[in-house]
Amino acid sequence: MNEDAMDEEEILLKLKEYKSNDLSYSSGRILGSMCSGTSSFAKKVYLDFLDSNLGDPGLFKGTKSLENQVIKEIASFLSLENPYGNVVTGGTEANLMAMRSAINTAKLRGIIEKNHEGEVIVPKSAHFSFNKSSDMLGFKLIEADLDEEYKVDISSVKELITQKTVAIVGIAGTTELGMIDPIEDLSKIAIENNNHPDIQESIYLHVDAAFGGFSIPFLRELGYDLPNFDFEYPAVTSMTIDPHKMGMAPIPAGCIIYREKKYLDAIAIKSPYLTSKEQYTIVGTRLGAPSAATWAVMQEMGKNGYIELANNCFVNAHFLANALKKENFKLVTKPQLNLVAFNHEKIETNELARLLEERGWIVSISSCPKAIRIVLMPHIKHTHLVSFLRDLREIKTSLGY
Ligand code: 0PR
Repeated sequence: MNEDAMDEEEILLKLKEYKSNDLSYSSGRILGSMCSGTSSFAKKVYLDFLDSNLGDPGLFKGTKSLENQVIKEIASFLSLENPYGNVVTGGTEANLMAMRSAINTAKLRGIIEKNHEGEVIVPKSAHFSFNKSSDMLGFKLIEADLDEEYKVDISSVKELITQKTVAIVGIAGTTELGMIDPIEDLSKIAIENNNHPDIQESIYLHVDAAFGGFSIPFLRELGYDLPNFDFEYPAVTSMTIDPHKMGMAPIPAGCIIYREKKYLDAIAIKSPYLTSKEQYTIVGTRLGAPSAATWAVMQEMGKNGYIELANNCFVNAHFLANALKKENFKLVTKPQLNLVAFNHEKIETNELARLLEERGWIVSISSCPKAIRIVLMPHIKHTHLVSFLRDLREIKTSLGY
């Protein structure tokens, strides 16, 4: 640490140097991210609320109302009129809160004893945040198979249900391929396979819509043939949906939404000396700025803004998918959302990613199956795709294919 105070000019200069090593979304070169930057208006709002702490909401009643409003407005396009939940740091924390609620609910229902290991069934395609949850909460993660379209195989889920099952997870927009699991069928089996005759409720069904939650409803409204995934289905108990992905909000902003208050109550911890007598969230001192900025972005965009955004990303995904097919690349599956994964029968995928990186394109690689994974986020424009495809063609030609 420097002995004496450094002047602001000098600090800013050093910061600029560090920042010059970061990539920018606007370059169009970040092809494997699920974040996309935010509007300058949202950044201004964020700064304005930087000191507000939702860990002590009685001091920041205005910001608390904004958090409630965000949950309510999001739930309004997820078929839920009276939602309960929080704005948290992202999909990982939202999934962790859901799993905590599922386990505590199972204890309350007598499905598992205190300190008894419960089981959560997730699709093989689930995000690694469920592995983190399992590690932290001590439940056993049971992986269900996928069908030929990389969606969860319902019969596999059904076979895996036991007396110890505390939750089933479905995904609306998988991380690696953007596929939508059949939530309607999961809801049915969660109701029909409740193995505890004395318990009325269905098995706890959590939907991870961290990625797809902010686009599927709007694409459906435009008439695209996509399945519903929301609280319309009676077993859906909670949902993760991230404003900092397709919602265009600044990082960190994820949401956990519960169908009923009892699922939030199941994770309440007393905080007697604070302005709120209980806390549900994992963190104590809690940023208010993301709630304010998310609310502001949602007003700035409006429903029509989200419809246009989702459509543009979807159109770009289809443009890319079709162009790749013409170049003899193999699509892993027909894209359901704004995510395209592809490989080439003669070119090793890691090598292709390396050659693309040499030309400045940062892609990610999906593991199941191995493929280049491009997430068509709002910062990726048609012109970026045209130059990406040109580079891809040149790479292919240079390798003799
Ligand atoms: N659920 C799903 C379906 C996800 O895809 C993700 C993250 C999460 C939960 C966890 O969300 P948080 O990362 O907000 O906690 N999906 C992206 C991924 O792992 C996150 C990401 C975003 C990664 C931007 C890289 C990046 O540059 O791919």
